[in-house]
Amino acid sequence: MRSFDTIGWTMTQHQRLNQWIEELKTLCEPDAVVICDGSKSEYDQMMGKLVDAGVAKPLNASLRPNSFLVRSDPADVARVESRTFICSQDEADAGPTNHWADPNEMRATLNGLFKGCMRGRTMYVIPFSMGPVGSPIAHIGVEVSDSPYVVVSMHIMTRVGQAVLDELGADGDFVPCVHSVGYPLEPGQADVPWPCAPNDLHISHFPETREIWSFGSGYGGNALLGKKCFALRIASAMARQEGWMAEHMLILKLTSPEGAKRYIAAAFPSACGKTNLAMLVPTIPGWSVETVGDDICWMKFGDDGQLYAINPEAGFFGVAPGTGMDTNPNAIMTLTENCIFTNVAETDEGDVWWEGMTDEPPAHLIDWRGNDWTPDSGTDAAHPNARFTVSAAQCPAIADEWEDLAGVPISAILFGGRRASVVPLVNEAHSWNQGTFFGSIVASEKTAAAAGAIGELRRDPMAMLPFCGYNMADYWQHWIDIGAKEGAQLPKIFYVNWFRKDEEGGFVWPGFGENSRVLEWIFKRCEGTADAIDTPIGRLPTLDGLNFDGLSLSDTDIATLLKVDIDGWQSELPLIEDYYKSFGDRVPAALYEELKQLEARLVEASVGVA
Ligand code: O2Y
Ligand code: MN
Repeated sequence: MRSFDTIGWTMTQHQRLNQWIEELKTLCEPDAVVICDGSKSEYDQMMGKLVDAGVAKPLNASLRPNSFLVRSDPADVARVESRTFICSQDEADAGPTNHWADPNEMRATLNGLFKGCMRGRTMYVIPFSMGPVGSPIAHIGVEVSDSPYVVVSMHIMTRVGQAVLDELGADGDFVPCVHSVGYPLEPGQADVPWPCAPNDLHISHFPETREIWSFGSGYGGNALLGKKCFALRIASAMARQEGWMAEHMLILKLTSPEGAKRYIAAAFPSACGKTNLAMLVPTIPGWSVETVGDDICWMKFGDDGQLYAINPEAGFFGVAPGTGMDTNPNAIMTLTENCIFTNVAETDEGDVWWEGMTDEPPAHLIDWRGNDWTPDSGTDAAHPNARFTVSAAQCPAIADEWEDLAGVPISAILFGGRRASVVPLVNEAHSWNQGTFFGSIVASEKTAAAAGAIGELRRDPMAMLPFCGYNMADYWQHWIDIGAKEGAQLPKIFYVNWFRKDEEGGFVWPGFGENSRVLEWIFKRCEGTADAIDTPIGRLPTLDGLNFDGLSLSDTDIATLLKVDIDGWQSELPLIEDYYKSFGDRVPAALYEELKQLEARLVEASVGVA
């Protein structure tokens, strides 16, 4: 760690970075400035501060070595989409799904909020790389923050330190990320364990100048600015300008019993088992799944025309509740040491617990708010958005190549949502444009569908709804443009649905490790060794194409899973059209063309049936 107190002292080789730090020092008025080096001693020192402040508690070292429990302020527990802004010059460039704010007005507001906001605190300057340092797919950011919790979390979630400054050199590009908890301390004023300013919350993105300013929260995606703010919102805008892709996707490596390897990227809205899929343990003999990334995927074209992907992150910031040995053993085994747990419950033995970790809860806990808890309390012991922060390198299923500078070649892209009806278990797009169409209509059903009807749909195109840094319809056009690149060797695109329900409202597909059966078919489609049936909605497995051996599925179940629901899709067409219309005239003509062709094929099929 290097500190300085004198304006004008040269801290790095990078003049623009030095100047920016000095501007922020003048604006925020911290007591001290520290340039973070990413070292273990820096991590330990910051953790020590958090422990002294009473916000972090060391866990029982014999049960969970070098791990800490952090309790946030109950008013600061999750990303806040209503206070997340895209500040493009033109409101139309943010689009109808983002909260737009005028950039000049937002700058004025932020200048007021940030003025003197770090008084009584230290300003930490965190140089970080999203992606392995030196990868042509990676990009660099510098986060300035007054939160030691952000420093330790960024150590785990990104690559921090001198190697990044070396890579930046004298004039390299970086995305400036400014963060304050918004809780200055006047002389003599005592601090609170978790300073924040929820009433003044602003998470502001300036896609044209590639800047992030976040005020008022110390939690997760609001404060660890490399993740959703940079790696998705700002990076999606960068990717559009530069001809690459920044996606809300896991990356997994699938190896067949013969040792052939394929890399798959997959996008799912929240609560669809994305982390479980990234770390899946296959139930089918001889197959293996390894993890490259659990949340974000950056893809750039290689010289061979293939899309090569990196996981821009270095750690997992995963939802703890629902994670157990039965649902995700690899996640549980990742969490044995060197973890930060935020807003989980504490056991009497000094370990952690959350709903879903074990079938039976312990008889007594301290809950996420710090109160005594028993199974009769009638409240959640862990907050539903409680998180673990842990290095990806600790995951027993991490793929050897997860840090390869060149990235991994993507063979298939999966989209999926929670659909009780209409959408089959797996469906391969005929083309990149049809796959883009599938991605654009990804939805989860808010209410369970009655037999033959569609429940109320919450659309989450490409699972990017809260994360696209510009107009969603322009983003779809970017997908279409990527597909039209000369010489592109594009991945196949599939739409999967693990959540199909039967007439009684029960899930038909067992999910979890059994999803490997669907991955096997996708793998074989990529290899050209599995047949498919051409249907009006895409290519589906033949009845014997999917391995159902050993599953207790009836013929009716299998028919439900692989049903081409002509009526259901026909009912969905006007909903899709209405959805597209809500974006005005920016929706790509190619997507309307896909919709038109789908309609024509459905009509043809229904006439054929009648
Ligand atoms: O609540 C937050 O601040 C984190 S949100 C998050 C964290 C890790 C991975 N994905 C997400 C998400 O909301 O998609
Ligand atoms: Mn996510």
